[in-house]
Amino acid sequence: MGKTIIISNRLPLQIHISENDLEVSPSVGGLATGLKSFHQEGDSIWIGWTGLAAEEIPDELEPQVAEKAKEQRCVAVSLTTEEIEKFYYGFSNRTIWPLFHYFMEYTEFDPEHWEAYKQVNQKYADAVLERVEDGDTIWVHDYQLLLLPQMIRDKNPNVTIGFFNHIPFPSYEVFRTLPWREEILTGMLGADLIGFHTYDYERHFLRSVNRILYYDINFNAVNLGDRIVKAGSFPMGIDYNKFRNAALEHQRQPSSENTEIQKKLDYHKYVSRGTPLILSIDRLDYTKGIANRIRAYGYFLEKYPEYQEKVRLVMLAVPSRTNVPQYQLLKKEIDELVGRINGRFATVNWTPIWYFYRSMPFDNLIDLYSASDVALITPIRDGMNLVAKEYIATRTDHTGVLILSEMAGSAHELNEALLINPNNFDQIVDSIKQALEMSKEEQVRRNKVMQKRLKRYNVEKWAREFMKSLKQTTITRNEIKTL
Ligand code: ADQ
Repeated sequence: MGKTIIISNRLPLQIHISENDLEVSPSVGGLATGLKSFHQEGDSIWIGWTGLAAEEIPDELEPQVAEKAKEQRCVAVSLTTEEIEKFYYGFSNRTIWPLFHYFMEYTEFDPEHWEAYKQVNQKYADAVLERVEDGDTIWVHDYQLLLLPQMIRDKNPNVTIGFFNHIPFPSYEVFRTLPWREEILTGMLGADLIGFHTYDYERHFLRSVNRILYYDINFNAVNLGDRIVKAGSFPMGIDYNKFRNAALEHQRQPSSENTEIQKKLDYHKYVSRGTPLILSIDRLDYTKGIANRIRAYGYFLEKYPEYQEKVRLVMLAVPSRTNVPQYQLLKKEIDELVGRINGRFATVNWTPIWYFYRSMPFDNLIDLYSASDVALITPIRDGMNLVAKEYIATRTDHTGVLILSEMAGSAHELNEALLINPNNFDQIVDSIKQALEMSKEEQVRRNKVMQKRLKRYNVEKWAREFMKSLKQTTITRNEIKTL
């Protein structure tokens, strides 16, 4: 059996350079955390970008970067500032990301960005082709690398390739507006198995393949004539034990660091006497519905004034894609909205929203999940949303209420949450009230069912199920060949 080659835009590690010295730390994103155990246990290598532009790495440190990556069985793909601008901030985040999340008005169709996207995908393909051997399995991740499967197959037709799409796949009517729709679908169809978080995304993809490339679809299989490609839904889980154990540890010994979050939580506990906390955590992204959430919270305080001074929203927004204009505008809008609501409702003893714009160490994340009575997660569109799952998993006594947008992939598995339409303000507001007034018994009943599901279908299981299906697809392919 050969090795597995994982490829994602970013490596699961971050490199920091300070005064000609190199520091490596793990990256925090959902994909990195999710696949880490799979990567650590098996015979795999991981190919991706370090997050630093080639120009930021002094020549003398380049061998050290490669060495540090190699220690973790990673291979660094080097990207120049121009490539990052046009491939990453350009085509990936100003074309595919908004289009696939139904933000048509934010979608740019720039041929220069498209050229860079092709070139950089080829760069990743070359890095794979240099290392792939017969019998290896290749697992490509996400929307930055949609062309990669076919680029690899063109040079190496017998290799086994899986592709997983971490964001939604839009309906045919939206997808077909893309000028390079044929190329994108052909790129993906280089894989043997294409995975999505939900059945709906899978169906949208298959319909686009049928309507745009005219291939026959039989249930979940695309018949290319000389090859069969399968599509499937594999909802990504979390490292359940890691979150639960961290929360249990937190109960025994709350994190001792005197960080800003810790100070605020202490203040809340002792000065505000533990009035309910509503939690909001996301990357600062227009798909996450943060602005509407703040508006809905303001509306809640207005509609149910008895809750003024009796509740608090803790809002954590992680800086993201700060080079893209829409993200800069959104940051400004959120700053203003928080200011407006705090300005309007605050009293001497009470600030309605505590707002943090920064990334947090894992311990603080656990502190927040553990301290919050309600999690308010209202994306306009979200491939899955792992924060919702992490919140449920950290509730060791099974209390706490999750309010979740039905537009998040995770809503399919978290039916016991209070599901809302993120555009329906009245529904959000009434769900906040319902959450704050829900009996402990009902909270526990709902949480227990969801935790059980998260424990069973954790991230390891997700990776293994995908790999198992990929192997099955290839066995079937080889059997057809020998007929
Ligand atoms: P994201 O859009 O990044 O992921 P999400 O699924 O919520 O969204 O994952 C975010 C991850 O970052 C979580 O694991 C969370 O713990 C972590 N995180 C959040 N806030 C943090 C903070 N302040 N500091 C440090 N870490 C923080 C994309 C898709 C999603 C899909 C995932 C996985 O957009 O829909 O669920 O990939 O497929």
